[in-house]
Amino acid sequence: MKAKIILSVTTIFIYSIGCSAQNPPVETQKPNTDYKPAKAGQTRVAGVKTKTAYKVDKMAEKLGLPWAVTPLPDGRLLITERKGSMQILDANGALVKKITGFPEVDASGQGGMLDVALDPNFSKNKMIYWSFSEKNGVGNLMAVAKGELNEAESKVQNPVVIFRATPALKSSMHYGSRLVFDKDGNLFASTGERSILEGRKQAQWLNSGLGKIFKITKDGKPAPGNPFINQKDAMPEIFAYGVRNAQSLDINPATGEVWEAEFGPRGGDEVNIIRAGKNYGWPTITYGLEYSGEKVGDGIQQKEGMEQPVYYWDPVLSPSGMTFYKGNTIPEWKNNLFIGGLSSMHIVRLVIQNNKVVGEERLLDDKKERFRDVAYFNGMLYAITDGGNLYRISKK
Ligand SMILES: [Ca+2]
Repeated sequence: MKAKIILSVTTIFIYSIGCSAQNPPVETQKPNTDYKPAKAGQTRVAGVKTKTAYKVDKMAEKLGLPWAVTPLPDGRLLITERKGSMQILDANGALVKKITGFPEVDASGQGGMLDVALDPNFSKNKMIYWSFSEKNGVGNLMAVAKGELNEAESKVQNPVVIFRATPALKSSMHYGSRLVFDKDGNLFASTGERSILEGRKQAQWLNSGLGKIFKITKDGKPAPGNPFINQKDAMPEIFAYGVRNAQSLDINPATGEVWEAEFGPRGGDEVNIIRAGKNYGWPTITYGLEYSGEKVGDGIQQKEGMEQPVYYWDPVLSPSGMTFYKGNTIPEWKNNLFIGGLSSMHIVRLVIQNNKVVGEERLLDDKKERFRDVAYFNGMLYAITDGGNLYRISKK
């Protein structure tokens, strides 16, 4: 009896600590719209603050316009540069090698050399996969290529384009184009809808490669079991559709599912869990407005048959590159999601429980930098910026 009373008093004590520790949301600016979230906890959740001491080191600068940072198995870093090359830095940020030999990229606007992913068997086969904007007819499109790093790591050999997100359009924007391998060795690739109206409507078309999440094999073929593989007139490489501009993809280590972040228009940046055959709603439903301030389409945020985002932001952060924290060196970060914000100039930390966001924090907001990509390696996070800088975040 006595033990029971002590237990319940303790429970009440812990509960009240929990409540008093609820911080206000990190976002304090007025939203662009008066739209209401479809469900609780979908935007502006409680703020959180990391308690474990960590340090931020600037490891390199003058990297040009880096778009992706991908750690190699030995801890060195492979970094893409938008004008059309890649470089390898050592773990201390010193240049090891410039890599050449890539097919020409269309490096205008948001285009150029974009993401890079390592073959799951990279240690043995030295194969890399990259996305880029490719001139194609009178326009351009997002393409995925693969090639083998030579022994000197100075050149990519036998580069071959394995996938093209057709049709080509005349636009220098919204290529999407993050790449991530799943545990079976298939490659997820995201695209955008190219920003122009002609591309926007195609996000809903299953015969178009714009505004999609693809799942392909290492040869660029449709992954076995893809949802529209037997549907007439549908691109068999499509895994999910109705996305606007998805520059962030990663696999959640807790569930094995693909998570995505995408640019909304004025308001309405989203985090989604990408599932086979699902429609993520753009441009039919959105929590954002046109840049002019007009509503998008009918101005609706929910529709049957269309997925709700797990989380959204208004105003936006412009999410570009994200990673789950796949370790427990900083224990409270385990399985948290870190997303680079361009216009918001910080890295977002999202605490996730049961596929819901339960806490949000802003990191490195003192740097005043546009964060282009964030990557995890061995308990540390690496981030690159449009200012050409590389940062490392590690436990103190
Ligand atoms: Ca959506």
